[in-house]
Amino acid sequence: MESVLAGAAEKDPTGLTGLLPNGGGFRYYSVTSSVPHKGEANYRLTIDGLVDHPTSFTLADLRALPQTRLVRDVQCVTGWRVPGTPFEGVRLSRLLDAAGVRSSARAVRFTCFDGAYTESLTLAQARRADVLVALRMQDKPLGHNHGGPVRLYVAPMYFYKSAKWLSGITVTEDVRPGYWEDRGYDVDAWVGKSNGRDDDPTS
Ligand SMILES: Nc1nc2c(c(=O)[nH]1)N[C@H]1C(S)=C(S)[C@@H](COP(=O)(O)O)O[C@H]1N2
Ligand SMILES: [Mo]
Repeated sequence: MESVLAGAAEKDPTGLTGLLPNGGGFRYYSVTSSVPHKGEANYRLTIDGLVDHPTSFTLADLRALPQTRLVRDVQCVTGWRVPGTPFEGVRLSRLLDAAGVRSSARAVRFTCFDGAYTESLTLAQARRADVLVALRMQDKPLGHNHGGPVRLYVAPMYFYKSAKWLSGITVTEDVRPGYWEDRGYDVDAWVGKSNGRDDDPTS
């Protein structure tokens, strides 16, 4: 199963991006061969679904909200890890509160302007203080390769939960598995407790 992600998603068959400046231990992943560039003029993040106030945010709107900075280790489920990486952005819980989540809601679904990737969290997971709609990474504005201008950052979970090129947040009744979850990965992707890593009772 891990080989699925390692083989299909990693657009770096040569391993050379690890040698590029700014690589910093990160590998570039995209399930699509190209992704449009969006910025100040045309980036929008929409929040809809089971909310009282569907909203659309520009980059300036997001920057004007209180920002939270977290420094945690990034862990890809295929094994690579980048220690102590700063991410900064708006807590997802703040955006959900602003939109007014309805009582029938249980989950949140994320869509991306690459047109293909999706992710999901339960509402309880989405409201955690260590889940951000991130505008900055490594103390710089998020570059396109890292999912800029805006990506999700789910600090306690494997990095596949951190959807790049985030464009939509839909509040839903149930969790719908995301792109990699349809291909075998755990929906609850807690680092160390999922994807057959530390939950083997014989280990
Ligand atoms: N839209 C989108 N988000 C994505 C992915 C992707 O292919 N497309 N890959 C995921 C995986 S498996 C990882 S490890 C990280 C990689 O982030 P990076 O390219 O900034 O290192 O993004 C996650 N988010
Ligand atoms: Mo990953």
